[in-house]
Amino acid sequence: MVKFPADDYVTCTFEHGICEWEQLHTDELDWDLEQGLTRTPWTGPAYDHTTSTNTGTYLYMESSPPRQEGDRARLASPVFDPSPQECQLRFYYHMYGAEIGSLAVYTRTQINGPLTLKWTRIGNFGDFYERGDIILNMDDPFQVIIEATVGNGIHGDIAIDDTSFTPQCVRLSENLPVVTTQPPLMSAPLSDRVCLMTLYVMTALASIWTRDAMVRQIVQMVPTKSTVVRSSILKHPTLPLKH
Ligand SMILES: [Ca+2]
Ligand SMILES: [Ca+2]
Repeated sequence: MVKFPADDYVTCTFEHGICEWEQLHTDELDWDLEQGLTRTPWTGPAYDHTTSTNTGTYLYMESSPPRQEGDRARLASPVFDPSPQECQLRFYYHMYGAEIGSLAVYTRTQINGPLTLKWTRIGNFGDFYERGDIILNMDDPFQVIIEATVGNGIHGDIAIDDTSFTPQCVRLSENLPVVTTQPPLMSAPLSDRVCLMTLYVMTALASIWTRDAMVRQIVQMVPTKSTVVRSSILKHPTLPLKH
């Protein structure tokens, strides 16, 4: 195992690609490199943070169709070792638009393992770059995941630029251990939630149907003179016969 000396910032300006960030596949979308305006007016930046010009490059998540509300784009960092000193991720984010979803930073200690939420922003922050500082106090080797989520419309482009890890962050040359059975995601997409709700309803209906069938069977086994018992079970008292 090789530990890199903690003598400098690990930075990415996105001017020549995404550096050592990795596009994950446990999501619906990928992040895109872009310069100048995004394709949709009234959302996204007009320039990057590094150069403040429309020829500088930033990384962003496009929110226009066919992308849907709840779709996510995830980036994973290199692996870092727990540090005796405070390790921080710093970056600039741009969340401008009436239908901005959310931006979140997680850590994970296993590939396909659970994600731990460290930082999040939700909604419109205006046409500006804001700075995020996230403290990464961890007990095991870890990666950082940056996740953008599509909001409820086309005005939901989210951009980031100039990511850096402070010199106290100690990089490792090894990958994280892999868990083979993937746990449920932190935030299931809407389609998954609808499927899950449908399953719950069907299970509940099946349960009610089974119970009623059992009650009917019990009632049939009870002697006919036990009208009172039958009435109380069925909750539909037999109307008295007219004479
Ligand atoms: Ca992806
Ligand atoms: Ca840049």
